[in-house]
Amino acid sequence: MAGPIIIGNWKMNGLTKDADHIISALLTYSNNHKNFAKTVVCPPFTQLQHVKELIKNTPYGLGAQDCHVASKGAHTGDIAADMIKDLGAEYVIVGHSERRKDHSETDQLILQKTQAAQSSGLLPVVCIGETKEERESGQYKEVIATQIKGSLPSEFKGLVAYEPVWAIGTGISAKNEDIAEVIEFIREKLIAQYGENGKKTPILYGGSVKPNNVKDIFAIAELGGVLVGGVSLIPEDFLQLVNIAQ
Ligand code: G2H
Repeated sequence: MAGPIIIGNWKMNGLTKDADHIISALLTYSNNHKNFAKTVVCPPFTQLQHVKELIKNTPYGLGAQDCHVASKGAHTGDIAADMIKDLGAEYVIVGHSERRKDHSETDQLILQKTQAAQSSGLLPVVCIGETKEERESGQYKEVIATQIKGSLPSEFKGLVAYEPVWAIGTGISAKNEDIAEVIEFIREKLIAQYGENGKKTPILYGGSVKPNNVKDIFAIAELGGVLVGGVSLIPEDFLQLVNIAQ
């Protein structure tokens, strides 16, 4: 497996001045460090073009936070995967639990978004994970198995992010043994579904990843990287993660 990937999900944050501040710190870092972990930023749509210009000719990758299922058409306010690809991004997050909740996104819709992303040449980062109630009732594996089956296409070229909903933005990361158990479970399911290819799919963890817990998280076998929310807006902390990952 390639080295870990770190994906910063800015969520609905980032005016131009904030993008300038974050990317300026990232550029200082890349000017002073060589061969660090693959690092991707996912700003809101309004900052994608600006950030793309700022990170041109640098090692940083660019991603969006969502895409529509259609490649174009009468969908006011939506953005197609082809448009994101056209802009020069490589990744798109799909099925984040905040979208599942805020926009009632289902596995079926996420499957279509994943397919749209793949068709346009983007790498989808498909988010799955159980709620607090599902964790406490012991049903989390069934929930995750259902999400994998329902939201990943028959041929999948992308990344999977395990994000337990109860650990997102709460400051409470999942315990390492819990993360490790689910990552192993996801790997088994991917291998069952895709054979050899299932061994190669990077599996990320997301949920309150911080400089003080990332080292332990990176020690988890089979972990392909992290999806980082809040800390991706604090460049000095985000860069600590990047530094620890290398
Ligand atoms: C999970 C994560 C990023 P945070 O949503 O996708 O956010 O790191 O703020 O918990």
